[in-house]
Amino acid sequence: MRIDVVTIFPGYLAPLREALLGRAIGSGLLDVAVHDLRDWTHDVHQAVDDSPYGGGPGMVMRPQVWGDALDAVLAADERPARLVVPTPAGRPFTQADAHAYAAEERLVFACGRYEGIDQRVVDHYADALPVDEISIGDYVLVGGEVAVLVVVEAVARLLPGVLGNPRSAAEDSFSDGLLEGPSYTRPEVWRDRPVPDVLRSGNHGAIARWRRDRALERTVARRPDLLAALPPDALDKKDRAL
Ligand code: 6GU
Repeated sequence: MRIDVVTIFPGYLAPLREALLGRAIGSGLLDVAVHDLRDWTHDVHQAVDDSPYGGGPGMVMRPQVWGDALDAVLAADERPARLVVPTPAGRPFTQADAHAYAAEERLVFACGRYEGIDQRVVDHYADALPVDEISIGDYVLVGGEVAVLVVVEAVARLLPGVLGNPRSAAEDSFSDGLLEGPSYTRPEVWRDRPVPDVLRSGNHGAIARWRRDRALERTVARRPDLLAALPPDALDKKDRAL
């Protein structure tokens, strides 16, 4: 998969080269290029923003600079791309989106700062390729860069070969619509707290049942919205005993 990021703070994306993602890049599963938006500015001040039409606080990122940057970045590779624009005004990015993005050949991220990017940029590119304005949660960040780190990590771990054990992705929180329950490792007792007996029982049926119950319990307590969104057949008779 090819990933391009356009930003006025290329250094913010340095963590993409670390750890799991760095290994995915090193092994050729992921190809990441970070571009400085200011390379496409037209004036000596390298201005990327201007005051908003209609008034109001903050600055809006100029469409000409973004247009030149995205034209160049999109043209530099022939693979079909999806353009992703992180914004607190976007639709929520979910695990389902992460799976859909993992099936794409190419993602191009446009990181806005200030009050956002002139809307005509999104509208223009949406005529030619799939464009998503996405949010990573109900809070406001100063720019899209950290959201890109979040989205790229969520996507990259789903690419075949990136995780050591593919079951990690198959069995994590959200894969069955529930939060994952608690996990334990050695020692058997730590600060007077024992590992739940059932996990050491060797009874795989009982362990699966216990894990399912803990997942349901946790989802009821922390994310009742997820439970309400499950398809009607997602819970069976034994689950309903909760
Ligand atoms: Cl994607 N961008 C910004 N600037 N703030 C956010 C966000 C994105 N998602 C939540 N807050």
